Amino acid sequence: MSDYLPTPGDKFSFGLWTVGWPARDPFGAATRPPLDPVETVHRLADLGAYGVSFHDDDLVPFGSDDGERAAVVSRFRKALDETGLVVPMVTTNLFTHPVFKDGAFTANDRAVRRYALRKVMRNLDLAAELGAETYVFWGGREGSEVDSAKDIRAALDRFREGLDVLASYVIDCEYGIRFALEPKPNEPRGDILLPTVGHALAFISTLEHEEMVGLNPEVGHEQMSNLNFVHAVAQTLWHGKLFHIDLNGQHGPKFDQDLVFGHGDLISAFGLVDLLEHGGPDGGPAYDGPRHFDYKPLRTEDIDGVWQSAAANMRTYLLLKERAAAFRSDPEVQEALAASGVPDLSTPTLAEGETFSSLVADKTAYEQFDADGAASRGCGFGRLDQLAIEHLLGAR
Ligand SMILES: [Mn+2]
Repeated sequence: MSDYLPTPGDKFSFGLWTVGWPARDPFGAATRPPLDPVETVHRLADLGAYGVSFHDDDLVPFGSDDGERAAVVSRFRKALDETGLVVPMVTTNLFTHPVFKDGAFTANDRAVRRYALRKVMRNLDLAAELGAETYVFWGGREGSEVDSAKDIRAALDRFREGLDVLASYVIDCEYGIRFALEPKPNEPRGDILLPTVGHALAFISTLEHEEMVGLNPEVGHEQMSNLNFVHAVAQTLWHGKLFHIDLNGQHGPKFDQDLVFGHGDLISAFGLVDLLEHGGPDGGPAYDGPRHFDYKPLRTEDIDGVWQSAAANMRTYLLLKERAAAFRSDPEVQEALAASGVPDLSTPTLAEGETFSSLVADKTAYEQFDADGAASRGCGFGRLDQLAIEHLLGAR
């Protein structure tokens, strides 16, 4: 791994819409020509990626008839067969066409909601045909700008209804696909439903088939809310709900930057890779799914810059993986972790078989406890942080 060259075993994947973004933004026209999905598949495979994902409309232009759709899919499938690239995840575009301006599953207009469900079902058939295991739901237009214009409790009822219907469809078709909800606080709507990982986790627990619904957290989306992404992913793992992940970079609360992974909050990216690669049992990986990049090549770059940025995502991940491994295997880090009591948190607070009565009976727990003595001990967390920084910077 010393050359940091990705291989399919690293499970790196990219959305067609990432490298294929022509860099049109709310203030300016496209700066790059559209990319042919077939060329993208070949280029990603050459760079060492293992997977490609897409929204229905990224592959099959909106409004295509069945014949056109079949031709596009057959060409795409041929490229997959030639390169060995897989399709681990598929999603639906429920945000570009003006029909979705007030949402899809939660549009006030019932006919739009019914249309949205059909659009997803049609693409679920294709996802299953291509072997996808995860189907992502990013509700970019599910929200509002005007509080009185959207009954949020009714909207959540409709959101739940939509996911329940689609889950039943997947189960009935025996597609073996799991759903992953992707939270985002705002943009394009002023406020989006299920804005953070926490909101989405609470919502999932109300679903009819909650066991087949998890999350696809995105680095920048939590950081737009000024939340700690490493904590968000750790809690998602704790709930058994990390079904997929979107890696990118973001500089704090502002518009959604979708930078290359690590090109935003680098210390947080280090903590994230450390969690994914070493947060599992016995210090092994905590997550074995795709390392999926959902980023946008800078609008300033030409097509060469696009492929450089795709390679940069993977190289940065591998660099951080190597740095995290060095951090974890450093004896001084292990000693510092022990001195800080980090492993002690895994010991239950009550002993085996102990109850609140025996806790009350234990005079050392309260009556004889030296609170001032415990308070006077330093935690040594600053030393741990510096050790992480030194590993991150290659100084150790
Ligand atoms: Mn984003």
